[in-house]
Parts: sequence; C-alpha cells; structure tokens
Amino acid sequence: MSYFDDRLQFLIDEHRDHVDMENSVDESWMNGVFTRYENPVLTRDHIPLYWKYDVNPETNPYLMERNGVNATLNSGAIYLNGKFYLVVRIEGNDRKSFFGVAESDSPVDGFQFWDYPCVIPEAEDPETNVYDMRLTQHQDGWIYGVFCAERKDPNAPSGDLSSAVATAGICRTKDLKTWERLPDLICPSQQRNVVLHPEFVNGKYALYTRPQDGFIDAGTGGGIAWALVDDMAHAVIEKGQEIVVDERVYHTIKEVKNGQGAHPIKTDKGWLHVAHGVRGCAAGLRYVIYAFLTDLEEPWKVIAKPGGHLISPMAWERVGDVSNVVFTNGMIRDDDDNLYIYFASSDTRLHVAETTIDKMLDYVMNTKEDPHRTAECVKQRNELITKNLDYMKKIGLDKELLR
Ligand code: BGC
Ligand code: BMA
Repeated sequence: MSYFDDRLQFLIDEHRDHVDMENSVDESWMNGVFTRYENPVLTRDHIPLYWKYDVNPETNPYLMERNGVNATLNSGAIYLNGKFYLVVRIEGNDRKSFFGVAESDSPVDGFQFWDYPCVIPEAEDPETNVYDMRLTQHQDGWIYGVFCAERKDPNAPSGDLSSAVATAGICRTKDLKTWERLPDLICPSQQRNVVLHPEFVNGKYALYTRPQDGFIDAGTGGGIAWALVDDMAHAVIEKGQEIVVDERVYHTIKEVKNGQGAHPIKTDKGWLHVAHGVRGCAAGLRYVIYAFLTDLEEPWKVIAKPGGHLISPMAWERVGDVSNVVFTNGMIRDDDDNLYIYFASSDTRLHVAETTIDKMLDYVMNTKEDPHRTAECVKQRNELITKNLDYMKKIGLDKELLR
C-alpha cells in the first residue's frame, strides 16, 4: 500500500473508533444528583474526515489536513421524533465558529455529523463570528435558534483589534436543514446568552437576556433578565423593559456574570432552569453550571435557588483552550423524563450529564439556598449534622461508619 492509502486507512480507523466508542457511566462520580460519563460525547475527532482533508492524492499527496477543526463545544440540543440532535459550536483552526448538526439514537454516544455544516444566512450587517446557539421549539410551530453574533467594535480606537460587540442573532427552521435568518435582536445593550422561552406569555414571545455594559463585562447588567417581544421577526427590547430574573451576587459562583443555559423545562413544580455562573480568580474567569426553578405562571419569578454549583469542571475537564470552564446551552428531556444536560469543558469538547426531572426537582427544592455568609453556612451545615446524628442514634447506626 502507498503512503497515502496507508494514512487514509489509519485516519478512517481512528475516526471510526471515536464515533463508535460506546460511552459508559463514570462510576467514580457519585453525588446522586446526576451521572457523569467516561467520555465526551463529541470532540474534534468526531468531525468527518471529508470536512478537513482533501482525500484526493493528486491534490493532497501528503494527506494533510487542509482545513482543520480546533474544537467542538457549546451545543444547542433538541429531541425530535425519538432522536437526539445537537447543533454544535464547531470552531475552525481560524477561530471562527460555525454550527453543525450531529444526530444519534442515543443521548450519550453515537453522534454523527450530517454531510454539511449548517448554512445560516448572514445578517444585513454581516457578523465576524457566531456561537452558542440555543434551540427552542416554540408554540408557534417554528424551531428558533438564538445565538451570539459578534462583530468588531466600530468605535474601537485604531490599533485595538480586540474590542467587539456581541448581539443576539436569530434564525428559525422546521427541520434543522433550512435556516431562515431573522434580524438580530435590537436592544439597549450588548447581549450574549439570549434564550427564547418555549411558550407565549401574555400573547408575546419571552426572552431570557443578559444585559451587559461591554463585550466581556456585565457591568451594571444585573444578571439573567427577561423581556417580552411582540415579534421574533422584528425583536425589539426598549430601554427599561428587561427585568432581572436571577441576579449576580457578591462572593458567589455568579459574582461576575451569569447566563441562561438552554430554555427552561416545564415541570409540574415550575420551570427548571440550568445556567452558567462566572467568578474571577487569579487563574482568570471560572465558569460553573447551576440550576434554579421559576414559577409556572410567572416564569420570571425564582421560586427555588439551590446554593452553589450543580456542575463544576473536574480533573481533565479543567484544561483546554479556555481552561476552568464548564458551559451549557443544550438540554433535552426525553419521553421518559430523563434529562440530559450537554455541557462543554474548557471550550474544547462536549460532555453529557444525565439525570431525571424528578431528581432535578428534588435537587432544586431541597438544596439549601446560599446564605451568603460563612457563619450562616456553618449553621446550615450544623443543622444537617445534628439532624443526622439524632436520626443515626435513633436507628442505632454507628457514627464511625459514616466518618
Ligand atoms: C468567544 C467566546 C467567548 C467570548 C467572551 C468570544 O470572542 O468566541 O467563546 O465567550 O468571546 O469571552
Ligand atoms: C463565553 C461564552 C462561551 C464560552 C465562555 C468561556 O462568554 O459565551 O462561548 O464557553 O465564554 O470562554
């Protein structure tokens, strides 16, 4: 066999190994709230070879990557006709992200990309980069994709090639194949992490927003907010219309900023939200995932807010292009009320956390709120300890066993 054929066979085998790899539960993770899996559900090695290589020996005798892919990360997710679909943020080696659909019969492995990435028309003012799509199957019959559209800041002083403007790009589809681009959200501030609520509220479309003063800084932006808009084809939020749903708080996991994950899921106890929270530290920004519950009738009102994070980056998840990050923008409830939270680690690969609606409701409703002060935290823990020691004594369970 020639060098070329050998190498092609090698690449095919390696790629198959990745795509066919069965995922298994990570038994070392045992907090009872959710299950972790051993392997990521998607990495850049899942990208079809024909997206990256020119496989013709005439034009690519060394069988080199001609158009590399750097990462597969923050993915929107949707469950349609018994199948699991991810609209993946794929980042080329050139740092531009684009979206691609990966499909599987299983929520935890077997994801395969469709033949081509999504072709999403540009906005009237073309953006430089797009990322982090949230998918919402809305009551109106469309599947909406709301994502971050980023452009160079037109007011940046000359020589400043980093300042950017983030806004919410909007598109819609019926089949994840043909995408109609709608005008970007018009609103008073920059926006990232805008998410469409799945139901009409008072006859209007409802958006979770994240007002921010600058491209990175939330600044005076109070946290995850909420606003109603008349029309997704001309989505406009006027100054003063956003109300804060879940605020940022000093010395918590969401001190610097926070943002809605996928759209919340309707349960009989309320709307179940999963979000990300960010704090600063000497290593940079640290991103974790947390959960909360809002009122069924008034989804902008928080009714349960467990303290602390739900998912934080662990072990090798902590290392990647942007280390110390877990981020989610996709979540699926299947027909049996299992819940799959797709999260990326360190802006590099995509994982799944598996749980159920029941478990998450138990978690959000029975985990204590963050009391915001050490002394109160100790009090909270001591109450648990006393309750346990009393109970253990009553049933004759030796304290030493649980030490
Ligand atoms: C990156 C995003 C990041 C954002 C803020 C963008 O340029 O593509 O991944 O979240 O900047 O840091
Ligand atoms: C952002 C997000 C994500 C990313 C995170 C960490 O603000 O929008 O795209 O995962 O930063 O880099």
